[in-house]
Amino acid sequence: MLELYQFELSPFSEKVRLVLDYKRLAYRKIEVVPGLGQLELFRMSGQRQAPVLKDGNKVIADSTAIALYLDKTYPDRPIIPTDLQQKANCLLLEQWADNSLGNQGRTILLESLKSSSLRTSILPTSTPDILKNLVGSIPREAIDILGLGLGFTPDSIKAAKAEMHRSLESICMLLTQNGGYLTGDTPTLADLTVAGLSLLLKIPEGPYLDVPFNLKGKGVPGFADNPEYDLFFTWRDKLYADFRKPHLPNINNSGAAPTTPTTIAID
Ligand SMILES: N[C@@H](CCC(=O)N[C@@H](CS)C(=O)NCC(=O)O)C(=O)O
Repeated sequence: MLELYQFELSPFSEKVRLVLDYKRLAYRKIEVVPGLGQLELFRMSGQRQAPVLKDGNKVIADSTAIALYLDKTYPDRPIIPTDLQQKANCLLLEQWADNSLGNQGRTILLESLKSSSLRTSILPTSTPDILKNLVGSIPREAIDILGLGLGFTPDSIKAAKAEMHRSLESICMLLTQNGGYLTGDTPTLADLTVAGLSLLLKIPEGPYLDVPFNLKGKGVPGFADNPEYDLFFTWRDKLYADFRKPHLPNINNSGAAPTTPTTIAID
């Protein structure tokens, strides 16, 4: 079975989960523990970031490489259009979304991390309560200092938010102009990428993710609750309802009893 080394709340992992679900491919999720778990990723794939896909003895890192590999290896339900103009639009949009939505999202997320419930939810579900409480009790000011340490200044956060607003406005325009999806009347890699990378702007409601119930439908103020983006989030909800599979605990090797998501290494 395909194995996805992932973080449950990672937008790039969500992009790949959407591709896998759209193509109706069965896979097992392996939750990477930030830090030590990433050493295992490095050993496997030569780099430390999730997602990484394992298909037999093939190991593929990077969400775009994974999506293209899956489409080539499992051609049913294609995600790259054959029409040349649509194909070009799809690939350009996907590349733009990775660089733009992915990076803006990361910067903007820092703001949301001031909410202690979102902060603790990003930890793997297996994290002991004592550690969750510790992370949850970090004061907001410490997050500001952490952000500055990572190079996120108030100005860069403001610029990322402005860019995200412009991006969402343009995506809404494309959705009203085209046939229901970003490049035409069927979903492509562009749609799955934009939907996946907006994961933390507003966490999808519904049974898709292994996150605490109270986080579903929550997200970044000014985006998640902005009526101007109703069209976008309604479109994304429909994409999820039509194609995303519900989250199920992994089945252990004997196939008998469900287990909690597999994790690698201990932080
Ligand atoms: N270009 C990569 C980006 C992946 C990425 O940024 N992954 C993040 C999680 S969303 C990650 O692993 N961050 C941990 C780190 O950078 O150490 C892709 O498309 O897969």
